[in-house]
Amino acid sequence: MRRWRLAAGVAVAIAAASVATVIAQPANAETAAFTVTGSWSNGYQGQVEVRNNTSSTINTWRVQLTLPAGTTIVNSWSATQSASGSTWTFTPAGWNGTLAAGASTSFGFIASGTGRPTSCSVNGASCDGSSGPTTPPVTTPPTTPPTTPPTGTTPVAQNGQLRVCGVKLCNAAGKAIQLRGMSTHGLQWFADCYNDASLDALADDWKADLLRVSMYVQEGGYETNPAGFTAQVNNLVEEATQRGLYSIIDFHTLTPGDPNYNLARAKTFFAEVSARHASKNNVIYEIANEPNGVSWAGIKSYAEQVIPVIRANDPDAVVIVGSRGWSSLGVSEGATSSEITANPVNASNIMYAFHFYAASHKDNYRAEVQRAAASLPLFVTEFGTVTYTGGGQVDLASTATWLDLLDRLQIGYANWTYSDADESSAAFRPGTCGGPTYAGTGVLTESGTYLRSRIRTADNF
Ligand code: IDC
Repeated sequence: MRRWRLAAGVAVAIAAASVATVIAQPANAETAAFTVTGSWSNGYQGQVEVRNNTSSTINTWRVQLTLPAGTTIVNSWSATQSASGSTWTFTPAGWNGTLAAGASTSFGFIASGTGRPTSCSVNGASCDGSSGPTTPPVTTPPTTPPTTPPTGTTPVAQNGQLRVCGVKLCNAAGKAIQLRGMSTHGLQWFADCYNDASLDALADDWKADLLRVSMYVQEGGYETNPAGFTAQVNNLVEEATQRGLYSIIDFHTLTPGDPNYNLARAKTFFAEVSARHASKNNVIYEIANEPNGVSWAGIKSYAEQVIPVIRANDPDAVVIVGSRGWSSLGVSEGATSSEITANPVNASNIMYAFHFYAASHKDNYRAEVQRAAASLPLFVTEFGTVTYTGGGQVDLASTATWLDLLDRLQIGYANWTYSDADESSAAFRPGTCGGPTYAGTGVLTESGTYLRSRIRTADNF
């Protein structure tokens, strides 16, 4: 461990030690300690703790790390990241810039590649002011979870506030978990499918973890009645919350495929719902269902304008970004996930959406998911057991292969749809909604019966 004294009388240290290491510093020093909190074959998760050991409040901080060629930062949380060449700059996420005397904050990041930082600076001054670049710290993962797990029986009671950790989704105790649940159909068409009895069945009979609330923007959706659809979404999030379910708020853009067409609507909508649900620990924001006919650069630009709107109200919520080619990681438009890895969204605590329809999307899509999952946090926010039309043959063999893969990779999923639409992707037989019964298999289609059997199996929490 070394110390660096800054012009402002502030010193910063990088520690080659575990998360638990306490760095001895002069009483007037601010410190930053870097640790590796997890690693895998082609990447690792890093954490930097910034501590104000001075006797007065500081109002901001800026940490810069240099990474060797071949290693890049894919994602970070609790900080805003930017890159210039091989130098990665981290500034406060917005809520953690001010540190009272003695206070500390941490931010984390995911590196693609195994190279550890070769130098560090804080507030523009070298961390190793006396003798050149610092030696990269090499540390081991913590052996104890950072916080005590919540207790209770519902998915939310057991897991609490989620965050992206490396390429996984972690619960409040830092454990990687998989969420499994169902997506609504379009709220403009199937509102009668979402009532006390059907949501009780989802929580208690299906033992689901998750309700995806799918709010179309076009096709008679949000654009026709923003206040009404916002209220409908808010109500369903409350219903999910009462049952201890996680909720994904899906801004269901589809046609037109460029989410920027709906940018102003997205900002208005997400400002409202994130303010309403800011204090909840069970809300995940999906900002664009299926971008199509738009470049990755266009999607990234959209994401970087919508995410700050959410973060301003709800700084710790996970946000999911749709991917190119109907959220196929680009595959359906001849691209691959490499375009994301090479140019990730500049935001922390985010995941990328992947969608599949099992009768249409098979081995080449599975191979891409497996490859992408090594470096990108993925969530299957929508999939069907059928063809991409939402109808046609139910392909249980391909569905099983898909879900086995997602289970193995701990990738969460929501199935299209928890509705009685007259199409083979729907879980309920036509005419079920509006009636009294949703539990059990008597009301289910072939697809619904299979999904219920998968979702009911024990969680890995
Ligand atoms: C489909 C519905 C269908 C509806 C259509 C309207 O199943 O009833 O008429 O949307 O746009 C998606 C989309 C999802 C589609 C679904 C099946 O996210 O909105 O729902 N699908 O086509 N992507 C791939 C398939």
